[in-house]
Amino acid sequence: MIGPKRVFVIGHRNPDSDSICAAIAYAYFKNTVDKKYLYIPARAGALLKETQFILDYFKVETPILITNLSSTVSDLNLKTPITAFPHHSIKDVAMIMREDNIDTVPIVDEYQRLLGVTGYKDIAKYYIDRIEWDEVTTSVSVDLKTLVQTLQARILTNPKKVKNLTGRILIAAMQKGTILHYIKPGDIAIVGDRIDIQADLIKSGCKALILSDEASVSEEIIKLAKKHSTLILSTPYSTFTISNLLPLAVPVRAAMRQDVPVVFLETPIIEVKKKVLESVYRCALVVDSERRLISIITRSDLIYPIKKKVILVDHNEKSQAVTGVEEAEILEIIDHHRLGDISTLKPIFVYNDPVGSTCTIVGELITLHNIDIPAEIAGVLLGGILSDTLILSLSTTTERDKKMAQVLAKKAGIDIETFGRELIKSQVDLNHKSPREILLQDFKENIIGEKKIGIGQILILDRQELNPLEKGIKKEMEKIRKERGYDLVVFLIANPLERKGEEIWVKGEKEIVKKAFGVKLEGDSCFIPRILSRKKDFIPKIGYSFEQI
Ligand SMILES: [Mn+2]
Repeated sequence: MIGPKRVFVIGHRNPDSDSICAAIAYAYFKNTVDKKYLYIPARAGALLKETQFILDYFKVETPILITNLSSTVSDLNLKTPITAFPHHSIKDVAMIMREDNIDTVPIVDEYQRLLGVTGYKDIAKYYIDRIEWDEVTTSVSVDLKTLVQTLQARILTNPKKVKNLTGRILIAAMQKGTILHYIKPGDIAIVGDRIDIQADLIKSGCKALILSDEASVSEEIIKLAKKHSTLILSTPYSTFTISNLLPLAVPVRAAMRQDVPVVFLETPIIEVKKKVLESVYRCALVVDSERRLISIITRSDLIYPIKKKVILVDHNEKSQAVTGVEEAEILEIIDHHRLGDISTLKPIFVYNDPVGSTCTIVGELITLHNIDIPAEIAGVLLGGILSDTLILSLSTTTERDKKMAQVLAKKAGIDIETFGRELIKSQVDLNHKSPREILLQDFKENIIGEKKIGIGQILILDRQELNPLEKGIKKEMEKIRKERGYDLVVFLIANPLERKGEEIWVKGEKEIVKKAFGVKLEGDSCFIPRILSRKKDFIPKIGYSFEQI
């Protein structure tokens, strides 16, 4: 098998910092406690500026991008295949196939690049094509080294130092007169220990003698062979075996096919199945982008269902998960949201706990297992918590989030306030932005009751920064309201570090906000003395106020 089985730890699409940081830390935790799999942190989309800031700050690698969980070649248990080089003899490759009980042998070059394959059928065909023992098919052109290897022969003389043997093959089994009539200069003769005929063959211009049954030759024959430049080989095999082996003493490239089905690690399994079925060899070869052979897939590899293994963090709903999640095998879910709609075939570990951040849960799990949290993992977890709880100020924040944040800050050696300020700054940047861009950078449309409401929100650290932009943004709010036909346009200004509360700017049917929050408006503005979450506080509150009417 090539490497341990992989499990991807992944958060929701449009990932926020909690999703990314929880995936990184949970993968670290799992790799520490479980060596059965290799846990790989992954992300379901591009990183937010804020998340990039956290990873850069603690020098942690960006998780790999996964946009589809459908199974691919990389999810198979790929084994290193048995291969041969093109100069190996057909006999050698056939022996490998017999001994290792395999049907197909990939042929590679010295860089492991795939050249082709050979299988039982190719070798049989090669052999069958040469069955007829006439002049054409009995001539050979073989590499001497390959020949010597195939016949397990010894070289007795090689006066011309030939490397390659080409010629017609004859078995000197007939009467002396008959054989000498047949023989032509340049022929190769297979002969036993018949001393009388050996000399005659040499004198007739035979290019080579192949002696069967380890036959030896006299000094005179050696001398004669040197004089006539004749190659003499001696092999332990019988005449019959020699003539059987000779056609196989050629480089395997002669019985190799190049039109082989090739797949890559990222090829979907559905496609692989089709290719394997259509292939003559009932297999597909896995190569990299430079056509270097990685593995071979046969039908038996495709019998069982192949699934990507995943652990979901910070979500548990199909609609938020990566495409193809229904094809994956979910091993665990670690989350802090409402229960969604994902179901599994086998029982799995689900840890859903309504705290402020998934990173709090991961931090607690690591602590529970008495595992030391390295500074960078502590930092990443803290980043996730501070981001998801708006520096511990959002209404979802629990005592456990605060406690975990303290522990992690100590381990990472950083100050929560200072780091939090930088974290928000990384996401909030008013520089070079027009009022319209600021209004629309985080803007959502909601239909509540019969009212169409547009809600923009912004995080700021210093309220003063907004002063020069206030007039412009309010003007844009009114413009957008008219352009898009909103009944109400709202702009929420959260200032988490000052913790005084939230300023709201309103254009359109201001009554709605007045009623919902029981506040007085001064012009287009009002103030609510707590930090709001758009989805958890603001929208429901307006919805309730409509129900009361
Ligand atoms: Mn979260």
